[in-house]
Amino acid sequence: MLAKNTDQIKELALKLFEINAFKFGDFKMKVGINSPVYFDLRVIVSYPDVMQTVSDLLVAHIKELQLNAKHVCGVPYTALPLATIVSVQQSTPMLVRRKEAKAYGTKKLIEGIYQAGDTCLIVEDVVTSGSSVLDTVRDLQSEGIVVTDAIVVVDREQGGAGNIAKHGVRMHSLFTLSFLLNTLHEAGRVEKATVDAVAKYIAAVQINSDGSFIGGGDKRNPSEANEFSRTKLSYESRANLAKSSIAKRLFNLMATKQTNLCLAADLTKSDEILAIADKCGPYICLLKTHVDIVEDFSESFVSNLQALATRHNFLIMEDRKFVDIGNTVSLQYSKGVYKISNWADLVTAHTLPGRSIVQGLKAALDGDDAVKERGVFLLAEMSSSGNLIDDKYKENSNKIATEGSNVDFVAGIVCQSANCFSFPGLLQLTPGIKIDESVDKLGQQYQSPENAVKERGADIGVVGRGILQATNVEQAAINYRDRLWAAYTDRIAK
Ligand code: 6AU
Repeated sequence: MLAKNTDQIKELALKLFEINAFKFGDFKMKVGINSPVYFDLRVIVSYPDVMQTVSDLLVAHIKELQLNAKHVCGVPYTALPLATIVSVQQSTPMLVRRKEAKAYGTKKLIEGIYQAGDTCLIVEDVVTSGSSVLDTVRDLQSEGIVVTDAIVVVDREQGGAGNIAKHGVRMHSLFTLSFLLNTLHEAGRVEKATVDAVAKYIAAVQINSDGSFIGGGDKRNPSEANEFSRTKLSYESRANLAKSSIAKRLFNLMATKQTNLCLAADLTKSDEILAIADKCGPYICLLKTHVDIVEDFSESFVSNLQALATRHNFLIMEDRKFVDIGNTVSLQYSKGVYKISNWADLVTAHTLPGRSIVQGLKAALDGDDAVKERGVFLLAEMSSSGNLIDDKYKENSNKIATEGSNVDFVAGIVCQSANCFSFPGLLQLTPGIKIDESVDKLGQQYQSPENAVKERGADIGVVGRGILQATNVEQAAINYRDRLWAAYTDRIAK
């Protein structure tokens, strides 16, 4: 890295974190290994200012290092737009490598005008083992093109530079993973423990370009080196990784109040809801309403509920399960009789309409500060028997939740299994918990608090009738609170 541009590079590192081009979690890499950090620089095309900064820095590096090749070539696909800008800024002709040769016409692997003996600089976004850079080098070399250098945005420091050097190509990077982590730590964005855990992971997982481990017979298990598996992290440390302000608040509330119990206050009279909120308030982190079943709804009901939430320190979630086009949900959220956005800290929404559901909800709020006070949980699975959700739907719901423009507003996922998502900054809310029954008469399926938390990855357990129908509701709330919390402490201790 060049000292001259350090401040600009640090600023870029923070920006990449902000737009979710860089995240912590438990991610499967191309080489089949899990990693606690993941770069998704594909998102930067949506941020022209970031594109500009990255390409300016690449050009400055190329000049300073005097990498005077006749052509530039981006490794497909993420680096293609970067290589294009570099080519235009420097007036260096570009070459485009196809991933597969065309089945018709010229069958060329390399597009552009060149001659054997020409030199070419490779541009790449992220290097792990270096295998993608080497694929491009190989195809260029088979056309007689000479490659001596590659410039990359991020070096994950897992052996890539060495693997590429073995093929006679020098690798230069804007920044390394450790530099990025230290920068985030200095700026107060991640804890020291995060920096240390990633350093440990990098040291343990060094990869050859064929994906095998450097050191061959080494028995270290790479998944053990990943200390970011969300079910192993404490709520406190996950608060630091959360991108939504309300998720941070909820994680911290759960940690200090020592409760991961959500009460589903599915009662039809406002007085009954207020009475149960008062009784159970000290033991819950979240109280969930279905406001459309309340027969005597009034503004004073919500102001009284908010007062109880402040007194007992819990958040309010309106389980509205929005599912419509953006414009309609925006109105349903903020207008009508209930004016949900005025009083519910959190709401739930189905992902069926696609990403516009999140945009629609955000549009109902008045500016960035209001967005910070609110959040949504997206439904990726349901507890009802025979529901129509399949794996693809689940996967796409997770994508919507972690998309750059949604991360400040999506606080969590409503689901039933630990493999639904991996980003530790999101909370898993799991309904369908009851100690003494496994089903109701209308398709609800129940599991125990221990199973929900330890086996299925629940961060917050939702209990409705298990508490509401108990002879002593307060005692039932204490019991569920204790069992859910003990299951969580057990889970992170292992
Ligand atoms: O404990 P129960 O069965 O009395 O109540 C469970 C609560 C109800 C449901 O509307 C809600 O959890 N729920 C949800 C949520 C929270 O979105 C999703 C789901 O899949 N299953 C489920 O029961 O208020």
